[in-house]
Amino acid sequence: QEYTAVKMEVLEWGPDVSGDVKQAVGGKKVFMVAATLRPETMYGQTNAFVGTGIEYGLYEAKEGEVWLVTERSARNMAFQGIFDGARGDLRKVASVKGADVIGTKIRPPFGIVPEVYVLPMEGVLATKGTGVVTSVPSDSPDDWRTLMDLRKKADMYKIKPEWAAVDPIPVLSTPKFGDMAAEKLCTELKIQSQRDTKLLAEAKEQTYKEGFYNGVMTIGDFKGEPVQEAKPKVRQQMMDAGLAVAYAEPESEVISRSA
Ligand code: ZZB
Repeated sequence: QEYTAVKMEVLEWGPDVSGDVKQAVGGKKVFMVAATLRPETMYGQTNAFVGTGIEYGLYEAKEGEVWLVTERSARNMAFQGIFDGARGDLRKVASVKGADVIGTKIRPPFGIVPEVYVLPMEGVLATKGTGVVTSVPSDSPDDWRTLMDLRKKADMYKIKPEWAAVDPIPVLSTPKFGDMAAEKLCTELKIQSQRDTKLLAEAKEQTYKEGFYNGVMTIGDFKGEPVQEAKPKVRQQMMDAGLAVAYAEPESEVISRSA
C-alpha cells in the first residue's frame, strides 16, 4: 500500500505534554506525520486524530527534524531511506502517549485553515500508517462522525470545544453526493457514532469510489479538474514543498493484519 505521509508542524504542544518531552526535543522542529491515500483532500483538513492509548515516539528524521509517529512506522521509514543516516537506523528522542498530545496545535500542510488541533479518535489503528490520522470531515465519514461526536460530548472526551471548532471544508464535488459526501452518507445510512464501524466502512467505500471516479476539485490549483488527475499533482506539489514523502506499508504486514 503506497501512502502519502504528510507533515503537520507542531506549533504549540497541548496542555498534557510533559516538560521532559519538551526538553528532549529542544529547539528542533517537530512534525506529526499522517499517512493518507487522499492527498488531494488536504485543503480540507480541520484537525488531526490520534488514539489515546497508542504509544508514539519522537524520532530524529531528516534535516534536523523530529517526527512523531508509531515505532512500527518509524522503523519502516528508516528502512525505506526516508530518514537521514544509515538504513534501518532509528534514533528516538522521547516517547508520548496519544492522550498526552490531545490539544496540540499543528499546521496542516496545504490546509485552507492554517492552524488546527489534535483530537482523540477511538478507531485509530496502531498497526496502520503512522498511527496519526489527518482529518478531512468533508470526504471521510469516519472523520465527520468522530468530529460530530466530539462536539456533542466535549467534556466526556476531555477536549476543549474550541479544538473541534473548525467546520468541514468542501474540496471536491460529485454528482451523487455533492460537496459534503461524508455528511451525506452518514445521514443517509443513519450513522449514530464513530462506533458504528460496519456502516462507516460501507460509507467509506462509497465515498472513496464516487470521489475518485466522479469527483471534480472545487478548490486549490487544480480546481475544475477531475480528482483522478489532481491527486498525483497535489501530491507532487506537497513533496516539492518538503511537506510530504512517499511511504509504503510492507505487504507482509498488510496480509498478517487482515488474516
Ligand atoms: C485523509 C483522508 C481523506 C482519508 C478522505 C480518507 C478519506 P484504508 O483505505 O483503510 O487504507 N487512516 C490512516 N491511518 C490510519 C490509522 N492508523 N487508523 C485509522 N485510520 C487511518 O484507509 C486509508 C485512510 O484511513 C487514510 O486516508 C486515513 O484517512 C485513514 F476524504 O486520509 B485518509 C472515504 C475516505 N476518505
